[in-house]
Amino acid sequence: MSAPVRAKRTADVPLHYNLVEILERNLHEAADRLAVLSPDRELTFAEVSAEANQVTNALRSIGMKAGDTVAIVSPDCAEWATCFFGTVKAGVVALGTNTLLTPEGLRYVLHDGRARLAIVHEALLETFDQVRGELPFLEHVVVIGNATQEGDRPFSEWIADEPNTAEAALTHRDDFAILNYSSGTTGQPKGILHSHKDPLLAAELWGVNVLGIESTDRTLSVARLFFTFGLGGNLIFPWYVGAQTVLFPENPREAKTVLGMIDRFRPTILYGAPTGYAAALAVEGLTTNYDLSTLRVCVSAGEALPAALWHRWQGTVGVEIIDGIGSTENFHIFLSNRPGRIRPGSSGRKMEGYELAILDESGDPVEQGQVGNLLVKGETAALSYLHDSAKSRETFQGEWLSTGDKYYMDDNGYYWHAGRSDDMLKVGGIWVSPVEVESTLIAHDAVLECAVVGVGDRAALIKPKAYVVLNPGYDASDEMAEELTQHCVSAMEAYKRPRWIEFLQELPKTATGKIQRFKLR
Ligand code: 3UK
Repeated sequence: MSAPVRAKRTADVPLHYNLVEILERNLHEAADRLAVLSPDRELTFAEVSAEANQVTNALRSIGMKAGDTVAIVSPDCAEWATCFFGTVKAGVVALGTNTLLTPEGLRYVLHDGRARLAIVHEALLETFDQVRGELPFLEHVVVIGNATQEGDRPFSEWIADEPNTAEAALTHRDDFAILNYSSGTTGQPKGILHSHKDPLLAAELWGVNVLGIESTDRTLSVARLFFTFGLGGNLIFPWYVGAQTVLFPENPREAKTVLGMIDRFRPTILYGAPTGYAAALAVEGLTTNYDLSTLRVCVSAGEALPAALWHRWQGTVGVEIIDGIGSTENFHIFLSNRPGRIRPGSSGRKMEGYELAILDESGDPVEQGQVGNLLVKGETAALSYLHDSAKSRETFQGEWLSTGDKYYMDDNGYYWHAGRSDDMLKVGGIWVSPVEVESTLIAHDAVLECAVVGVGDRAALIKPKAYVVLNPGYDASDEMAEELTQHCVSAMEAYKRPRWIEFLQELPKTATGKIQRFKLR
């Protein structure tokens, strides 16, 4: 086996490169070291690699070819990781799906991503079963856990007779390896393909250069593996340096669950969105009931981390939070604070491997200190959105990627987030489109019109708030607000629901009839 690949630029990556190298580089000296810890399984690098090879062979046995797509419909667990690396090793594209999706949302991504095989965890079978009949591209179903339908293969049985060695597909470094979905203001989420080289470069440019991850680290993440923030931070980057990852399927939005996992598995690095840190700080006896002393650094991304929250965490837990901005379009963080050199409230400074530009509406650079649109140039960007050429041309501007974020840079070179250029909200680090929440509310008989805006909660984190004008014959009351909330929860992913509903006689509008959202905000 050749030496581990280290690369900061595409040109440093061998022409034929397969992402499985990030796992297999550990088979020299670290083969018997633990690679993954989880509540039900602990695997060494050798064991992970053997199981991934069985997956590669099982995929080949059912005729999966380079360029096909396999969907992983599962909460985080050891099998997620072995299925992921087994898939990319075969040259097949791995599509990790959001575990919070409604049945229709799941149907859309499985169909749009053209999954031929779905590897579904038993915990998500109920959702999957509602739409499996509406997926013309889907040919095979493998179930992690107990299979209940005829024709479905239980994962353990599916791989049981497969050899535990396999040749990697001869993938080009620019071949597609992973597919993730990200939401926009209107319409369905957009597929984003990344090639084998992208996570490799990000591992060096942010994981090693900025975060300083080392082989002695152990990572744990609130951000899940279906989200590239979690995939990079909690799987790719630790294994890139031979460090360990903790994977758990339990609901990470329960702060006590996460704290219990930290206490039990003793990670050194924690990843999450700001809301997770705020939720942990609200837990009584945070530092007396849970041993958090193994943490050496925490990472926040997904939305801006308010300075006050940074200080509260530092004061209570005694560990710095590194805030950095990344995106699904650009594999992982491209602008970041650095351990020991943090400006709380900012997204940090420019990092090696990326150029940044802040432009005005005509595309000219703004004066230093002025707010403008942030663009980023680097080699870990995707090339386009799947099945959306029009939106792709707006976002992927040659070497530059338009982030949709407003930023200004201060005199010390720190970048400060100043909102979005679209109306999109980041709620708990996940996209919520106000337009989608509005059209869901409008579908309720009681609603005449409404407007949804982002409003800061007690921790200054943005949550959706709905202003609603009721139809004649309906009364504004707490019961009505509760009914509308329940309506949203059953029609959409629950995290998109408005956290507050305020009833108005009319919405503020311009002379031309446009809702004045800024007044509501
Ligand atoms: C916003 C931030 C302020 C920003 C992501 C780290 O969030 C990730 O990816 P998404 O595609 O969303 C990207 C958008 O989210 N955002 C993310 N981080 C920050 N805003 N401060 C931040 N620290 O609007 C950005 O355009 O869901 C984050 C790594 C990988 C990721 N995919």
